[in-house]
Amino acid sequence: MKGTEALVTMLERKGVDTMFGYPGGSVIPLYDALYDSDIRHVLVRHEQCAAHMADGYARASGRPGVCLATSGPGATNLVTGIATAFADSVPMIAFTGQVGVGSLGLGAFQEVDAYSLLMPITKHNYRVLDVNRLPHDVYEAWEICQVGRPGPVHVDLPVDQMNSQIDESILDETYGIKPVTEDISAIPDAVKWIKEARKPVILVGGGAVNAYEEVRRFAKLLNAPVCCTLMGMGVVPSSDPMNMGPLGMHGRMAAMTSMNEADLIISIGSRFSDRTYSKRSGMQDPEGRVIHIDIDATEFGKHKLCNCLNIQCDAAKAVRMLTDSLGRYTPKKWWLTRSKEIKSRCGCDFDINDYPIKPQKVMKEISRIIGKDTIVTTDVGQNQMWAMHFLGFEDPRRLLSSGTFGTMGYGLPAAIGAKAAKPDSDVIAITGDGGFQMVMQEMATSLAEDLPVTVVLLNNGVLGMVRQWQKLFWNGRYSETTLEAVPDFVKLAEAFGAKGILVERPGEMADALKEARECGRTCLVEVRVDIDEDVLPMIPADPKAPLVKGRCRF
Ligand SMILES: Cc1ncc(C[n+]2csc(CCOP(=O)(O)OP(=O)(O)O)c2C)c(N)n1
Repeated sequence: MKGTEALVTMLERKGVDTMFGYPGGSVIPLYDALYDSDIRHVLVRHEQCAAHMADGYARASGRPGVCLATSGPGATNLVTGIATAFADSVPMIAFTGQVGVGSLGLGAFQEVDAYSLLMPITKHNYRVLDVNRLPHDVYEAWEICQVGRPGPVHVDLPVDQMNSQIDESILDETYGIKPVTEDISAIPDAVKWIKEARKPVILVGGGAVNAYEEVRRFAKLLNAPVCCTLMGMGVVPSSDPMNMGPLGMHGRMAAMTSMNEADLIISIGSRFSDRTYSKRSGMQDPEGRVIHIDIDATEFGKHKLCNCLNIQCDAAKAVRMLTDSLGRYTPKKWWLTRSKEIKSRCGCDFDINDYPIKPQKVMKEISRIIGKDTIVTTDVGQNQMWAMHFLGFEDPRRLLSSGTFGTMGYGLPAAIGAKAAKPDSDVIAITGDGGFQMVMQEMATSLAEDLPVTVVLLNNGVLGMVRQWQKLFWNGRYSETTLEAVPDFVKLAEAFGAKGILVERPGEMADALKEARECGRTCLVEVRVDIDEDVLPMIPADPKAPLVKGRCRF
């Protein structure tokens, strides 16, 4: 068979049911092979969004997302989407077409050194210089993107090799990769530290998503407050009385206060990123201790955490071992009472019916329609932080958001990818007027591919989050944060064949969401929100500047 047919066969054998991509000269042969395949191909409108869709597919389902682009500009257009997935440890395989091996380096039409270009933003990458290496490279890529700390893997496909013949029998060969080494030697000391701690706090990040059952059992045993990162939302249900919510620059006061007062942090799959853990949001006790559980040893010691025990291990396994080793554990009564008190002070119930509409009101109404399987994606900016603050999630893989890379334009394509992975789930994309305009062409993909999503567009008329910084820290000098000549979003949605609804008064919100859900196709709900509402409380980047509390009554 030809290399192209071999690739499609291998993907089918691995259970790939959906790919997101865009054709071009060097991948026409591969698209020809896909023509006869049962794999669903979602034809995007811009390759960046193919990567975001594969990312949304992977985050929603836990299975690797697959995207495909042609050589040259197709490959460069993938870059932001791959970097986004890399930064948030999302399993993905990105295939790119390439000029023939004999033309490499000659500046051939649509040649770019995608292999080098993508190296720093992928977990691993391959260039298939000999078609007989294709099975090895593809099968290994499949394993590598998932094993240990997940991440995107790139496979560059020179067109002459893909057109060459390959002996079908080599597709049956197996290619194993070494399991990730683990170091659990600190478990006994960690158990001792947990028993000695007076004020333990659990911090869960994206690395805990697959360990949520173990984490919940452990958290129940300790009855300790749990803080999370944006990636760790839903690992412990939002409704759990000991869940203090997200920690960090835009986190909740309850999370920050319990972290500030802690004498032990048990971090499960969190990497203490600068947006989550800072001098202000972190533990204040100079003698405080940290148990750091991570499968990726390179995360240990990146940030100066005093008194640290590192456990390099799969989160589920490590937490199970800790729980079993602890046996009977009596939670510290005083800390339990104090944690409940902290939580009760963090009311955060903004059902405000002010005009212009407050974004918090929008979130309140969305939270009313979130069911167990509803998936919410966000864009980046204020809309993202409001969603993190005011929406509750009872399970992981329900809030999909670009955390570490902070990629505007993520929300809509990720929602389409999530819908492809979970067709029975309602999918809501929360976005801003800036982020939406970066990817609005994907409304067409959603309609053409029958992947309906509800887009809730918080239209404040500005690049809200940047404007907020200008307002709070740059004396209100609003340099280039107002987007002129924005389209009429409702008409735009209708031009794509979607439904469009405009909401201008708080009382219209609930009916609009109901109509959107019931219309059975992609619907854009444009909500005109208050330009001046800030996401607060906020920890300023300057460690000396005071906390900005705003309406927070904490
Ligand atoms: C691709 C990209 N460019 C620039 C930024 C910097 N940035 C972060 S938030 C933001 C404003 C977002 O505005 P909008 O999409 O309208 O959302 P809002 O903050 O108003 O909710 C910008 C420009 C970014 N995160 N990503």
